[in-house]
Amino acid sequence: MTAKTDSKAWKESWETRCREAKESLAGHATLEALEALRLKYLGRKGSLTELLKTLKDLPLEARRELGGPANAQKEEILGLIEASRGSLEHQSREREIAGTRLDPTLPGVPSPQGYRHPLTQIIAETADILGRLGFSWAEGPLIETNYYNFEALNIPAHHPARDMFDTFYLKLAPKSPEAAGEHGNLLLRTHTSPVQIRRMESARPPLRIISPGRVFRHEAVDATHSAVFHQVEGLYVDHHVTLADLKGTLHAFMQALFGPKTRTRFRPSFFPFTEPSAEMDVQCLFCSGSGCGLCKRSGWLEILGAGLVHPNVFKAVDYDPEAWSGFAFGLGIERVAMLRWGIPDIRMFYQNDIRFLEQFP
Ligand code: 2NM
Repeated sequence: MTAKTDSKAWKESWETRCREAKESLAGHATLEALEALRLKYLGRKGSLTELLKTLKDLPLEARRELGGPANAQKEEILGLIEASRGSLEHQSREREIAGTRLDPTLPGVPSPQGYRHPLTQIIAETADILGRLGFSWAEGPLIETNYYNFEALNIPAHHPARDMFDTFYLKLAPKSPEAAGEHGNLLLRTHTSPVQIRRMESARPPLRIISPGRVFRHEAVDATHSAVFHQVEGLYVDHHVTLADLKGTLHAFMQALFGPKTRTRFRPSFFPFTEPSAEMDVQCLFCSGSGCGLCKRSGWLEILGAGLVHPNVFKAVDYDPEAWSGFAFGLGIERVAMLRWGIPDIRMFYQNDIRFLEQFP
C-alpha cells in the first residue's frame, strides 16, 4: 500500500467511526448508556482515541490535512456527549421533582428547645426586682486580695470572724519583685462584698448597687454545700438610711421573689461588716408555716443576711460614718432556686445534665 492509500483508508475509517458514534449518540436513553458510549469511542482505549494515535504514522502532508478536522470532529462528538448528559440529568431531576409531593403547609421539624439555666433565671429575676427598687448591677474580679475580701470589711487577720469564710488562697509564683509583695495575698473571693468596697472607693454616695456573682468557699461538698456557688449582695448608702429602710426593702424583695402572700421575719444575727446585723426568714414555702421536714418543724426558712454597714467599713473607703449610713444584704442564689423548684441537691446545678436543665422552662 502506498502512503496515499494509507491516508485514504485512515480518513474513511475515521469518518465511518465518527458517523457511527453520532448515530448511536441519538439512540441512547440513560446516563449509564451515554457513559458507556463515551468510553467506547473516546475513552482512553476508545476506538476514535486509538485511531487518532495512529495519525502520527501517516506522512506529514496527510497529517497536516487530516489532523485538524479530526480533532475538530472529536471535540464536536465530546460536545454532543456533554450536551446529552446535561439534558439527561435535567430530565432525571424533573422526574424526581414530579414524583415528589411537596406540601409547604407541613410543620417544620422542631429543633430542640433550650432553656436558661435555673441559676441564671434567679439572678436575672433578683436583678430585675432590685433594679425596680433603684439598684444597679456591679461586678468585680473573682480573684481578690486579702484587703478587699477581708481587711476592708472589718475582718482582721487572726480574728475569729475569719472562720466564717473558709478560703481558697492562691499560691502564685511571683513574676517580679513588685508582684512578690502580693505573693500569698491573693485568694478566691468568699463573697461579692469586695465589689461593693471597690465601688465605694471609686464613687461617692448616694449609692445603690447589687453585686451578683460566683463565690468560693473551701468547704466539704454535700447536698446543700458547694465550694463554688452564687450570691447576690445589695448595698445602699445615703444620708439617714435606717434599719426600717432595710426591713422594708427586703420585705418587698421577698414578696416579689416568692409571691405576695410571703410572710417574713427579722432576727438578730452577726456579721463583722454590719452593725447591727440581722437575718431574714420567709415563711416555709412548703407547709406555709405549720412545720415540715424542710423547715425543720420551725415553719420558717432562713433566706438572707443583712445589716447596717459597719463604721469601720466606711472608714476603710474614706466615707465619713457620721455623715453617711447604709444597709447591705446578701443571699445565696442556689438556695433560692432550690426552694423555688424543690431541687434536692446543690450539685445538680453544675452537672449540666440536660434532663435536669430542661425542667426549668
Ligand atoms: C451579707 C450580710 C450582711 C454586705 C456588707 C457589704 C459591704 F460591702 F457593704 F460592707 N456588702 N455586703 C453584707 C452584709 C452581706 O451577706 C450575707
